[in-house]
Amino acid sequence: MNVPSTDPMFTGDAVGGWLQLPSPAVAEIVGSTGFDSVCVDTQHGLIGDDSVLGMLQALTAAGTRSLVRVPGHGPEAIGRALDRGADGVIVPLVDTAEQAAAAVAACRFPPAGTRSFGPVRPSWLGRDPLAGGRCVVMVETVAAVANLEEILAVEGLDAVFIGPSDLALAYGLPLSAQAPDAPEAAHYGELIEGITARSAAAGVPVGIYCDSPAHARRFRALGCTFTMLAAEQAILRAACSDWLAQTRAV
Ligand code: 3PY
Ligand code: MG
Repeated sequence: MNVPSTDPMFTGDAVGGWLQLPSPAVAEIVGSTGFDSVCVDTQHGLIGDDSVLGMLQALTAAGTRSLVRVPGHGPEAIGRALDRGADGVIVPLVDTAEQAAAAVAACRFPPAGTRSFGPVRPSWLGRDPLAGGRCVVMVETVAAVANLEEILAVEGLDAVFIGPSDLALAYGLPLSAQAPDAPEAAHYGELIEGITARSAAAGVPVGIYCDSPAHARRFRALGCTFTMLAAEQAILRAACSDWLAQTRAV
């Protein structure tokens, strides 16, 4: 990327929300709290294809930009997410520049890309039917870290996104290494900082999924330009446990 991005979803310490429960009502609640974007996760979580449209409609009603994390690299899922009106997609487990370029191509219509024409909901929303969706690829494997410069150089890539759990596992580290106070925090932090520094040098925004606000602050300090906060089901569970503990008689 020659011109550094100023996309408000991916720069300026933007903070996103994350949805894994199949519910437009929950999407509307999360979307109305002020996140810079909200991701509908169809790789992990419980959201089936039939729930995606209603959740994207709820995010639009709440005035929030949307991303869909697709289940894999296939152009079909990318096209379906964008046809339903997502502002962009997050593509998991990308290892090479070729895979990243294919993901970008799946977001753009010919001649720039390979997406098939049929953007139903964008036309309802009055958007340019030929506009492409944002393309974010995940860096969460040893191969992706090895190939990072080539991935970052892919024309049209909007951002990279670190999957901190898969990355930890890929490097033989415990999932807890993500926590600011973990014994492996320094080693894991160097790994993250290596990715963010190389992304900054390429002018490509770099985000990361965060288990907590403390994780988000740590990853921001390590150079991430945007963070996505924990899935709503995890926040709900933590809030219920916390409120229950506070409510029980001591
Ligand atoms: C990971 O931590 O691997 C992710 O993909 C976060 O959603
Ligand atoms: Mg992952």
